[in-house]
Formats: sequence, structure tokens, C-alpha cells
Amino acid sequence: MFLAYDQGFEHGPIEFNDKNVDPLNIIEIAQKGKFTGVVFQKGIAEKYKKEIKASKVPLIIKLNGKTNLLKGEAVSRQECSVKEAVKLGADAVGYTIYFGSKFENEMIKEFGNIEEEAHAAGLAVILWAYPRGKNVKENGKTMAYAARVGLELGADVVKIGYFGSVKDLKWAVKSAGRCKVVIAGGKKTKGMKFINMVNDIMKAGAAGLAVGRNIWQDKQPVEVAKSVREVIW
Ligand code: FBP
Repeated sequence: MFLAYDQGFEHGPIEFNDKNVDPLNIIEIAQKGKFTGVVFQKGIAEKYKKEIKASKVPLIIKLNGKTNLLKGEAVSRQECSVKEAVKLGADAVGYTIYFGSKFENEMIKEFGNIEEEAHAAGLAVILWAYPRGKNVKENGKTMAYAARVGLELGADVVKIGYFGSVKDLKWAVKSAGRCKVVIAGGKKTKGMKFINMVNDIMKAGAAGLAVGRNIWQDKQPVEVAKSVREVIW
């Protein structure tokens, strides 16, 4: 149950309100919501190190990122080293690959090096696996492919999207073998939609979630986290 908070980088502060724009608010939600990991970029991990440590929530540092001001083929390059993540107290590192982008080979290469270095340092490795590019559709089928490549590249956990089919997700989970599958949340939804999705993905055999907006954009984030926990455990 990972709380993702790299959207300020990926989408911009347009995602935030007065409260959740503050990383301290997210650290508090992660702690009170009993998340098993919180995802930050290195800048937040460094500036809020003391509070993150005190929260005792395991830290996942995202090693690459891109803004959505960049148009064209999807590419996200490494901007934080494994060494820096270790220094900042990370328990795991995360990295996004856009499979099918014309730059996928560069991202695969970077991830290959990260995986070796992180495992040698005793960190877990999480792959954000998104099929994305001019000629690629992001759907249940391509997600299974992305999940499989996660296993083959040595990720411990692969994070993929969910497109509404339990059957497709079951196949993605099977394709990922011993690499655990977690699901991204997407845009904030209303009513029970999010919790119903959590139900579905657990039925499909996913290990859990790595979500952001459906938690911290809610008026009662800790309550939503509790409902999620009740489904997962
Ligand atoms: P959300 O649950 O808020 O969608 O977060 C999951 C996540 O993978 C984030 O870690 C990341 O910032 C974002 O989605 C990227 O979304 P996209 O690539 O669709 O813009």
C-alpha cells in the first residue's frame, strides 16, 4: 500500500490544494493511513528527511521523472542516483519506463543499471511500467506485456494501470510471475468507484496499490486509506 506523491513533478501543482501542496501533509497521511511506503522525488526526500524518518513509513525514492510540459514521444530520464537514494534513507527505488516509446531502449538501459546497483545495496526495485508512445495503446493487453518485462528486467514490484477487466489483470499478474503487481490509481474518482477498483484488483491477484490522487485529494484521506486497508488485508 504505497502512497505516491510525485505528481507535483509529473503534472504540476495544478493537482494540489492549499493543504496537500505541503509534503508534511502527505507524510502525516502516510503515517496515519498506515501506508507501507511513500513515494517522493529526491528533493522532497532531502528537505523533509527528518519528518519522513520520524514517521517510520518506508521511503521509496523515484529516480526519474518528466514534466507534462514536454510533448512528443514519452521519455523520462534518471535524475537521482541509487547512491543518493541510499544516502537519503530509501528502502526502495522507483523508475518509470514507457514501453513502446522510441526512447524505451534508453530507459531500459538506465533501469538495468539501477536494478543491479539497488539490489547490490539491499534496496527493493519498483518499476512504473507504462506502455506509451506514438504507436502504442495503454490497455489491459499491453499492461500484461509491461508486467512481464518487469519480471524479466529484475523488478521486485511492477506498477501498472488497471483498465477495468479483472480477466486482463489476472493475466498480467500471471505474466509477472514472482514480480509483484501493484496498481496505479489515476484521476480522483467519486463515490465508491475507487474502493470497488481496489476490490477488483485484489480479486485479480494484485499485491496492492501505489496510488496518490484518490487518497490525498480526498477530503478524508485517512478514512479512505482505512477502507483500502480493509480490502487489502
Ligand atoms: P495516481 O494514483 O495519482 O494516478 O498516481 C500514480 C502515478 O503513477 C504517480 O506516481 C505518477 O505521478 C502519475 O501516476 C503519473 O501519471 P501519468 O503518467 O498518467 O501522468
